[in-house]
Amino acid sequence: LVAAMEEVEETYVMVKPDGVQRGLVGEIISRFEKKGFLLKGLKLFQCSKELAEEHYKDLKGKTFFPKLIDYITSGPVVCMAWEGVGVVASARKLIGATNPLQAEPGTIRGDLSVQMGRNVVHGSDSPENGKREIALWFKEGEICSWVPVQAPWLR
Ligand code: RTP
Repeated sequence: LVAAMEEVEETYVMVKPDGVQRGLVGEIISRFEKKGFLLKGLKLFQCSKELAEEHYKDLKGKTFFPKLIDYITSGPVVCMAWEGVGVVASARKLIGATNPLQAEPGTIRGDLSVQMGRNVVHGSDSPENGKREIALWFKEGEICSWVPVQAPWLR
């Protein structure tokens, strides 16, 4: 378990249309930046119905699925790829519970939202889905692999 937690992972985080409409893009990016994760990809993007359906394919049978697709395609989203040790689970913690009323204060959803159907942000739920979703939302050439310059006293 300890070894698994030390793996460098990547996760797909997305500011949903309500987050963009409400001017929360900077605030949301900031949470992941300040935490110390590495930003590998970032773009504003209007997604198609087909892409939204592929992204949420595991939820296809749910009654809320059509509304979820309408919501995600209702305006531009901000797509992000973040890298770091344990970033998948940590991003989910920073985001908070799916239902914003149950999300802890201090989390993005807990601080900034009320409704499940307007919960401002998405984060991949596993390292496999992190890879899958980054490949789905970004084209080759839109992802930058880079290494931050280390302050010498931290080496
Ligand atoms: P996300 O994929 O967006 O990060 O959300 P999640 O893992 O926390 O939740 P998930 O179960 O994957 O659901 C995806 C999104 O669908 C909407 N939803 N509505 N009962 C409902 O009305 C309902 N349940 C889920 C939410 O926007 C949720 O984030």
